[in-house]
Amino acid sequence: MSDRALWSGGLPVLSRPLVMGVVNVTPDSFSDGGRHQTTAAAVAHALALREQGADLLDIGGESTRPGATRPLVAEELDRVVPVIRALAADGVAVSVDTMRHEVARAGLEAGAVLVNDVSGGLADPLVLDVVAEHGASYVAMHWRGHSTVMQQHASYDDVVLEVRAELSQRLGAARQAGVDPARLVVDPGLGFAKTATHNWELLRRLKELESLNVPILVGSSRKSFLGSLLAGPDGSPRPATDREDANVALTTIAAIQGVWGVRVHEVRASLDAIKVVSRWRGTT
Ligand code: PMM
Repeated sequence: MSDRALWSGGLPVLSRPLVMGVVNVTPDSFSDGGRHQTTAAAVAHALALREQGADLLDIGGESTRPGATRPLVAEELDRVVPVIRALAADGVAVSVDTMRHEVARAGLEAGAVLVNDVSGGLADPLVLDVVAEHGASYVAMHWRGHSTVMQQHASYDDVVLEVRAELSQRLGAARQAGVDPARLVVDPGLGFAKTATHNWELLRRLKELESLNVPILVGSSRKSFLGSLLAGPDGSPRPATDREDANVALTTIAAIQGVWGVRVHEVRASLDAIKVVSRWRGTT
């Protein structure tokens, strides 16, 4: 069975957390901006991640790093659609990482199986209608505003309770729009309107999100809270591409807490960690 076919009946249920490989077709993403900017380079990178064992490739055309300016809709479409079309034609399971309904629609028409919406439907509520029309799967990430303003909203009394309550509202909106409840996933949105302390608290208490009764996806890969944790003696953050070993530890922590999936830039090492956790648990 092709990877895509696994998604036809709903979210795949694996005996271990799923690994979503990140493919940013952007000039300006914080850790891999400009590296996979042409269709050919992005497809080649996606296939390399699949070779490493990625279950799903997440194709994004808009950088969400703090302060990033948004591309035009046409630019975002040009970046992601040819990549999705090429991969889907090969039977590869692909998600489209977008907050825009035009891009969600074109991505699904090109063969994506899931829309990964970092705004959980807040940036463009029509995304939810498009997902419903296509009977597609949907990741609702926790979000409080676009990159230019998000850190102004990083204020919580109890970050886990508030993220959970806000995600619950987004799930309600998705169901209301007609998205198949069996195809919904939530993501706490590490680094989005969150300080490092908030990220660590969420990672410590991931289990509390289980009461939302939908699978949980976590994206910690290369994020700046790892850079500051691993800062050198002069206080300068560890560069994004050199945070992988620490991220493998986070994949382990997430897997032990029973998440449905992790979103990572380097697939092999996280998959190894997941296999270790599954074997240790006795589930494989
Ligand atoms: N992080 C980024 C982009 N998309 N999607 C989900 N579901 N969860 C995340 O944590 C997430 C995301 C930003 O990171 P990138 O620039 O490395 O893609």
